Amino acid sequence: MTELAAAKAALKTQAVETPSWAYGNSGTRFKVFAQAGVPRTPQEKLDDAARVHEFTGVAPTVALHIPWDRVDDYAALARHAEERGVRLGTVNSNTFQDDDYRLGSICHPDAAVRRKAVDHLLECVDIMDTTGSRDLKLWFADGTNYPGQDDIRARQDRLAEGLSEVYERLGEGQRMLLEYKFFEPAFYTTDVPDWGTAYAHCLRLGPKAQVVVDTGHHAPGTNIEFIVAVLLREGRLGGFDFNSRFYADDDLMVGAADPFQLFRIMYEVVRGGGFTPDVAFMLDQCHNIEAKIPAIIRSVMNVQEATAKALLVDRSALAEAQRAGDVLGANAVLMDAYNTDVRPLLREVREEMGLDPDPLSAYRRSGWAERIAAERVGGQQAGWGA
Ligand code: PSV
Ligand code: MN
Repeated sequence: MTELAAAKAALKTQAVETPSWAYGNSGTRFKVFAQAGVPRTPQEKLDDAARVHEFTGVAPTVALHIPWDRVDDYAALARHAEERGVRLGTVNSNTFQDDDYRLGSICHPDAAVRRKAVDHLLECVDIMDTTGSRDLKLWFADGTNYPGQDDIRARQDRLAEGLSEVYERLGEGQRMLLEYKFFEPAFYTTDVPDWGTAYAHCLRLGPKAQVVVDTGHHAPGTNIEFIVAVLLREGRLGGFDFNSRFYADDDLMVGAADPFQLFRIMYEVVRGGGFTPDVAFMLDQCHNIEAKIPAIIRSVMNVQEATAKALLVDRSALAEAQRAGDVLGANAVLMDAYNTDVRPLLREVREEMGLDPDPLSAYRRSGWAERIAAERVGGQQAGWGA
């Protein structure tokens, strides 16, 4: 197989998971702008996600957020997805929107609150059993705002204890993905602030505990691809929450703020053997001012473009230049791939998959946006936190 054919074959196997919450209304703490046609129910979110998969061919699963996507019958929800050609994916827990969590959840000083938080995580695993989801994604807003507010070490002990109870509950083939974030909502200490802390906990827990890298969760200037390389080398990269940022956790479309960074990340994924189903490629974004479904399609396409460029890196030429200490030559090999216009290649890939080569205009022509705006009238639109 030629390198180009191998790249095309790999691109056809790509899977990008879209988040249910990206289909709902969202905003900043200043204002949430409602949009016409936004889903009112988890089922309607799945209907929209199915459109993204229909036009891109590489978005077959949808991440749930509990309780935002709470339903009485998760088996029926899974069937609803399957009937529309998608599947339920990662279950995201939520231990950050209850009044009881003012001082934290599984790191809270009060054992009763910790119990409540762990019970919620165990409930998420019950849901995974029903939906057939592989991954439980854990992000904790836990932390402190003031020096001395709580004991940093004791909070780590409580975290370890809570995580280990959930880890023991995981079934065959299930995993726990531990997400880190350096600040917000806590402003002094965060209990899982960085990949090192997440990695240390995962290492103690066992192989089913993996680190998830949300690209918006680092201090400005952090070399994320280095983190990716190290986690892959240690066998602990469970997945990504993709989005992009100019300042902090902006949750803008992946590949919008810094496509070169996304390429560098995807190159380390390819280089480190991470382009496999063992690494979950998820979006975690909010579309506050732009139309949601086209923005999600655009985001999936941005991931595809970065991946295509990463797959096109001439790895033997790169290795040769690196061996020879040819600094400029090695850099040029990488930049050649980055500067390649891969859009024609991706159009071919889509045609070979039986898709329209231009997913965005195919979506526009489908009339779905007009249909949902006309039909989804009344009821309570879904929103971040609902
Ligand atoms: C936290 O900022 C986060 O990245 C986590 O993944 C949450 O589950 C998600 O955003 C949605 O709020
Ligand atoms: Mn995230």
